[in-house]
Amino acid sequence: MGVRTLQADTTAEAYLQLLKDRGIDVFLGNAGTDFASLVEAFARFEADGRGAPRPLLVPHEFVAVSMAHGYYAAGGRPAAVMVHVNVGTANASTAIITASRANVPVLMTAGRTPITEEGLPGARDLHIHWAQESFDQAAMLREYVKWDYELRTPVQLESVVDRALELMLAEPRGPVYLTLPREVLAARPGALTITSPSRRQAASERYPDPARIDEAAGVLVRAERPLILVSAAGIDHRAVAGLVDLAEAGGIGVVEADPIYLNFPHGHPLHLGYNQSGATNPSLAEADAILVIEADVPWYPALAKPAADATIMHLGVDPFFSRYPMRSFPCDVPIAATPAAALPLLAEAVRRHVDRHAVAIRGERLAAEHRQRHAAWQELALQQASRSTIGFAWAARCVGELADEDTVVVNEYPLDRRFAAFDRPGSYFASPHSSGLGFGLGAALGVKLARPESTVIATVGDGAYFFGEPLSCLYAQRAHALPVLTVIFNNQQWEAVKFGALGVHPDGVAKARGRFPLSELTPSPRFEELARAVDGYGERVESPGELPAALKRGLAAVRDGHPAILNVQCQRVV
Ligand SMILES: Cc1ncc(C[n+]2csc(CCOP(=O)(O)OP(=O)(O)O)c2C)c(N)n1
Repeated sequence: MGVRTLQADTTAEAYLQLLKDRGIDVFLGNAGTDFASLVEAFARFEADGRGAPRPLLVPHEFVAVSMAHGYYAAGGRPAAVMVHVNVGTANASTAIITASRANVPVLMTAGRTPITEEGLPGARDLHIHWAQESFDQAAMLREYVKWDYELRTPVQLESVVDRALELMLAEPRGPVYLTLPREVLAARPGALTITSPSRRQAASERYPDPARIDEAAGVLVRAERPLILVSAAGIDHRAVAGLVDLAEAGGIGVVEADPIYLNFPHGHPLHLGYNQSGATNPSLAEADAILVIEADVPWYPALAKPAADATIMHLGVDPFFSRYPMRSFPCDVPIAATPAAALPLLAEAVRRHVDRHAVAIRGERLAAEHRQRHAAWQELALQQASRSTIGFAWAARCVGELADEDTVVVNEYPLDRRFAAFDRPGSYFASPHSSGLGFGLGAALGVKLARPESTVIATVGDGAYFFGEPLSCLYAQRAHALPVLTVIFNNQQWEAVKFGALGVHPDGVAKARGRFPLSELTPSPRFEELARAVDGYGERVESPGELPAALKRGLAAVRDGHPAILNVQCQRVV
């Protein structure tokens, strides 16, 4: 058992060294006067070369947390975020909701206004120190973090940090929130001895109930039209391989339900497409057994459901989505387990019992369906190539064509995966279903931070772009050498809001008059000109034929180290 003495002048110095010791390499900060001793500590580390997390200033808290989110999703390593007291916490809250719903761990921390009005180093000396105090600062986030606490004394430093990290990494994972009062950070605790490496390991895979695996395998083997619906298993690349193995073992078609990662290769003959609101997958109604994997909303009961007698099974770390207040999908067979652990066991059990001949015949039928569906999508996208305005299917196809071994797409616009072929695990990330708009720009920066060797493309709607704090993102791209190609699919409106109105009032006045108040984004800004503010590359694209070459120019600029923005004028559906 190792022990280490931290050479620290203040608690802040000890804290940062402890984070580094625990594997936190990145510290995304949006500072205020509460950071006094952290600023001093980072300056000292810079001067004397002691190990500490890399500090990156991010000019908006929402972006900082979104970066931490993308950083974890792409690299599997959590980051620390620190914001300024209650006000910074409020700015970060939307991104914390998103991380929480996506089970993404973030060490979310905030200063806490000085407790004392005089008498201690760090005591109050500005008006804000009174006005920024909350009765319960953590209350703002409590519903969306797994744990919150305040560091009350330096003596507790190691225990508190280890508790935070342990709970953030225990399954199901998620953000935790720690507040750090200014006096505690400024205190001089003397040498602190810590256990190193930590003896508070939390990462532990959840293995499934063997009886449920047998039961599920039996259902899949007996079914004539078994189907897998998957949404978020692909954050773990092993789950993608496990899913391919299971699908092939049982001759089972796979549909991605509003995927937020690449879960199953688009080009695999058992990939039967996608299920999304407004585009129900035909396989859903045909299935007599459905295995739902890490999918909070596998289908929309108000729009389309599986057959009433289809057997429904749910596999996931928390297949009940316990933190969702209401969710009533039928579940005949629950399998609470890490998909990467459960899928090989399930594949093995299926393989033991399956009729190989029947699987081969079904496989051929599904491959034919795959070819037919894919050909229809391709045709639809290609039809849009010769239009005078840019259609979304064509735009998605062009982005898909751009993807190569080095590219990663972070999507926050309705990039319809039917038209954009992604096959590599980790090549695609989408906004989690809580959909706090603006996620995509910051998440793309986090992906770039985790994978500097990749070229990152952020695809966003013009609405999403506004929400993403674009200037903060452009600043961070240049300041921290994280250039990203941002493709804005600009329909000059909030089309989702229009669809919402039409869905609830299909014969309303808004439809009859073609007027949808509170959903027009005109006059649309010349978004491409923002790139100039950070010595980047910007271009406006108006016709389908121009798009492939424009995307290549944008990509070249990014590979050259410059942020790039393409303002793509898209056709309105409504
Ligand atoms: C923080 C936040 N505010 C508001 C919304 C509601 N909302 C959902 S989609 C949307 C419009 C998005 O516009 P855009 O990105 O241009 O895509 P489009 O709807 O045009 O396809 C809005 C405002 C939200 N999801 N999150």
